[in-house]
Amino acid sequence: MLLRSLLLLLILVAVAPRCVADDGYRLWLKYDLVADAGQRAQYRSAAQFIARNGSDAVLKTAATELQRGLQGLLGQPVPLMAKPESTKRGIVLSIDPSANVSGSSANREGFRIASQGRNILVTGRSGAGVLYGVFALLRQLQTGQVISGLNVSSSPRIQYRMLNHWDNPNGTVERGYAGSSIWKWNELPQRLDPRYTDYARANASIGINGVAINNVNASARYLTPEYLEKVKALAGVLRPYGIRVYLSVFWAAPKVIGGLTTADPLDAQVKQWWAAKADEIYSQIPDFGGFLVKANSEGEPGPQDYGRSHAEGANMLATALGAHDGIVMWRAFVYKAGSSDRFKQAYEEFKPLDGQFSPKVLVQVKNGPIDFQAREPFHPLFGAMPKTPLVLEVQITQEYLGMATHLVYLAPLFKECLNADTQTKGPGSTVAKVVDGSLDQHRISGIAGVANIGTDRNWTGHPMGQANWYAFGRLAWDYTLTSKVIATEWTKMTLTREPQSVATIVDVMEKSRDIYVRYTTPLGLHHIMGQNIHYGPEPWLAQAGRPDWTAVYYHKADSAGLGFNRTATGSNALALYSPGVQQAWGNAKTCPLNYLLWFHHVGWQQPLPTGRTLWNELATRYYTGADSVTWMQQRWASVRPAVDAALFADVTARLAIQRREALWWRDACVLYFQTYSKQPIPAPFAPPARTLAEVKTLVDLYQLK
Ligand code: GCW
Repeated sequence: MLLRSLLLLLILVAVAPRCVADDGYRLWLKYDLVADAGQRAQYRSAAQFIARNGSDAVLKTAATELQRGLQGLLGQPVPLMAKPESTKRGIVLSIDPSANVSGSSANREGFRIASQGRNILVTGRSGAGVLYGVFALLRQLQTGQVISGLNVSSSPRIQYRMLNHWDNPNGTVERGYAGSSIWKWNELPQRLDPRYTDYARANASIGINGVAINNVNASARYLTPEYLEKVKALAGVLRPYGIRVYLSVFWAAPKVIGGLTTADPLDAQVKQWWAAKADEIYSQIPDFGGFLVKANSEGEPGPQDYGRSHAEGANMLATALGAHDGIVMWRAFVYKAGSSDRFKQAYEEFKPLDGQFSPKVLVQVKNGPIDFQAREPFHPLFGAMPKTPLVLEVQITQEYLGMATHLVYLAPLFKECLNADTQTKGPGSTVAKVVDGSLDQHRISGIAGVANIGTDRNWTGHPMGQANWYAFGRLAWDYTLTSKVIATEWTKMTLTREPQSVATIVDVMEKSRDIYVRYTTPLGLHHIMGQNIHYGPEPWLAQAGRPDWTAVYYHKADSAGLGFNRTATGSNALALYSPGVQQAWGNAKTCPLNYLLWFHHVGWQQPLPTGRTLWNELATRYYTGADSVTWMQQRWASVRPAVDAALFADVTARLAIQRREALWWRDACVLYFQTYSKQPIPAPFAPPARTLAEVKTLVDLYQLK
């Protein structure tokens, strides 16, 4: 009797997690039991033991992760052995620095997964390589692939694959929409929230190997001994996952916490202060990654305060790092007040410095020239600084893309930039090749994503936002992966394996970014969003702290037409690109419509290649974009039987808000631009039921100010 009750209890415990709502905490590392019994049996027979050759800390993590994953997927424990068992089939993990993996021979993070005899060998060039190999193997199981006869190798195309947290000491996150910062400074270093480990696991599973843990609008506090102890504790959690910690630094720290009277990079005491600080950090955190710097940008102090250049500032920090194995990532996100066109500012400041940066410095450039808009042309600095390794910075958090409310899958945006052809060394000089260092033979390379992570139980607020974190990591590892492949992997691991639903969800994800662009900023409109919080439409915004914080600065609507003339007859920002790009974008008649209003002021009645006038095309895109959200809702409704009920309801509700807000964007923009075009809303669309004055009040109604 007792046995029977125990058995019953066991069965209940085993099935219970499936009845409980999925709170999203486990991300794509769910490791639920493989449902197909035949497949499960195959996996079980191939994974009867795990053998670990060595005691490297990251190798140990790899073995633990594999055990954990297999336990869930196979529904039974898999023993960890010191060496392979000759009579059984299993998985053997080992480090071989000269392992034959694809990619550059200098690469320490590659792995190979190969069937050999009875076993599957996962061999990495380092412990981290094995860890990445283990996650790749688990992914095969999670997505239902065959694991017999495997012979695959992979290595990252980009060396520094970073998350940038814009987290503040007080727990807030700049542009964070998923709760507070996951770092609990008040508890550190004594208490290590288990979430830190889960965070490390998630990052390692997608190949992220560095995190800048604090906001680039940095507090000097992080460099105090008190905080360094806390940072050290975090580094201790991340290290076994192959992840290094970096700090964003406040340029004027030598003054604020160092008691100096200057932060001039050429001042001997300042140099000395930073060198001592670097030594202090490395004495605590021997594998510290380095510094990330926002200087002379949006009010942050910097070397220019002392008449010094960005290169002089960055090089001083590089020198301070001395022989330590660290780097400086110096951001190029600068725009001085009063510049003729903000588009050109970073280029004008940084291009002349090419060749002046020390070998430890990488210049970090946002994907586009303005600021993480829903669509931007690639930043003209890509290809223009061949002597400097450039880090591509993209934003995973959806500052301008509907925060945690709108479903926008970002892989297509990231890839659009990576695939863009700068043509600076002939056709095929893509941004990706600039960034991975191959175009100009750089020894170091990097990519950074501004994190969308917070204390929300599901990490990212919008459940689908997890896909953007995932996609960033996967593309940082291998930018040749298609956004569809990535979406499919993520969906199968996170939401459902039911084929029709997977196809539906992936289709919605793939189209979502273009849909967002259509109902917010079609045809190359940009920066017409709500002031400060960067949410909702505010194309009428004409007064702000500075002209380039308004909307009218960017769309330049007037009775003649719409768009920013950046050709030779305008700001001539177009001239910053190579001749081939200038040719592709320079003529309003042939410029791709996605970039049209980025570069041209186009007449309202100008016919476009679509056969419609500019005005009619604009209105059409706003209407069809907003209607496409209804399509997204319908598609999502169809996957109900295949996904977790709570998650289904959450996404359904967010889509309803997205639809409401798409209409808000549509009505605001067509009604406002109509005051200039003086044209009717084209058939078959019905004019908005509300007036412009009514729409303008919505910003207050939603309490978005
Ligand atoms: O996109 C803008 C944001 C700021 C941010 C800045 C930057 C961290 O609105 O919040 O500051 O970019 O990238 O430095």
